[in-house]
Order: sequence, then C-alpha cells, then structure tokens
Amino acid sequence: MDFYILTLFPDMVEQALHTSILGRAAQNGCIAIHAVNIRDYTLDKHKKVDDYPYGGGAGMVMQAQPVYDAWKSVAETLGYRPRTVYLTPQGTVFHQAAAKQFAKEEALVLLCGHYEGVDERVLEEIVTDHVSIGDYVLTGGELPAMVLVDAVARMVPGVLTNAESGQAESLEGNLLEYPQYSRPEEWNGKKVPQILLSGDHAKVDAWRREQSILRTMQRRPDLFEKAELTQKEREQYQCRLP
Ligand code: 6GU
Repeated sequence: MDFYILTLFPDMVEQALHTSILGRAAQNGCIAIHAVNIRDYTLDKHKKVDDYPYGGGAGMVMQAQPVYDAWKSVAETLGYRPRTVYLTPQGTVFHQAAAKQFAKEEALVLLCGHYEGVDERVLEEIVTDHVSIGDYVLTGGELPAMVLVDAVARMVPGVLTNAESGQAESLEGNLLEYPQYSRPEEWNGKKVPQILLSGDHAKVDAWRREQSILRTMQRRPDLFEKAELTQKEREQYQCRLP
C-alpha cells in the first residue's frame, strides 16, 4: 500500500514512519511512504505557501495552488483520483473501523494542514475524507497523519508478523487487552498471577478473558456498552457496572 503525505515538514514524517515495524514493512515492500513537500510545488518566487486570510483574523492560510499541484502530481503518478484524507480537528473522529476501511485502498493521500488552515477551495477539489484523531488541539496535521498511517499500515497483509498480530485484535469485540507479565516471577515484591504459571491453557484463556472484561468495565465503560459478550458473560458481568 502506498501512502502519500502532503506536508510542509517531510523530514518529520519520513523519519518517524521509517522506524521500527513500519520501517521493516517499507523495506519488505508491503508499504511505501512518500513524503511530498508542498513547498516544492509553489510557483511563488520566494517559495511562499501561505497568505493572510480574506476577511481578516489571526494567522495565515495555506494557499490553494501549491497544495493542489502537489496533490495533482500524486494523482498523475497513480493515474486516478486517490482517496484523500485531510487531517483536521473538524473531521470525523478516527476509529479502528475506519483504519480497516482505509487499509483496503491501494493508495492513500494524507494532507497535513498548518497555520490557521487550508484554503477551502482546494479542500473542496481534492478531499474525500475529513479526519480528526480526537478532541484536542494540535499545531499541525503531521502527528495525526502519522497516527493514521500507523493504524492503517498495521492492517495491511504482511506488515505484522504472526507474533505481532496477536495484539491486532486488541480492540476487536470492543474489549481491552488483558495485562501481560514477563520475567522475573517476582519484582518489587509483586508476584506474577499464579494461574499464568500453571501451564493450564484453558484456565489462562479464561483468566485473560475475565481480565479483559473487568478492565474494559473499569477503564472504558463507553466501550463496554458495545462489547461483544456471550449471554453467559452478560449475566455474569452486566450487574457489576457502577
Ligand atoms: Cl487531525 N489536526 C489538528 N491540527 N489537530 C487535531 C487533529 C488534527 N485531531 C485532533 N486535533
């Protein structure tokens, strides 16, 4: 899968997304990260990419021309109008379900805004999806773009090893992961739960399932309402909600 990130800070994105698991995936050819520097496409003789907002107000607005020409070069490379995500706090809040949908695309273009925003006319022309990563304010779209690429890329076949994909279903069924322990058996006076040392896989699985459920109830009551539980589990746990 090809990710094209339109940004004023290509180094930031390039560096981060060629690290760790995504770096390996790029080496393997499972994904390719293309950081496109919007500034390379400005026709302004001083390489300017922003200007004052019509109607006044604080800050600067990213101009339509360099953004459009950067996008157009990607569209021409691909030979079609790609799905194009604008990262903005005004977008739909990103979820695992959206990550799964995006992962079906052959290519994805991500537009990172800066300053006070991007000229609305170019957004109307190229953007297919407006996406936010949560209800808080960031200085630019680069971190959100990296969050989205990470979440989408790990759904692409071949990106995760078998061992890594165990964690993949963490939010599957709207339940949180159970707690994990490794050596030593005792640390700081705290022992690993005895059942995990028992070698009884059925008991371990049952304990982990219970921990997932209890943890989701305590930490994410909003998720727990949507959790996929068996009828028996419903009867057992529903009444324990605060
Ligand atoms: Cl996608 N962009 C910016 N600038 N701030 C955000 C965001 C996006 N999502 C949450 N806050």
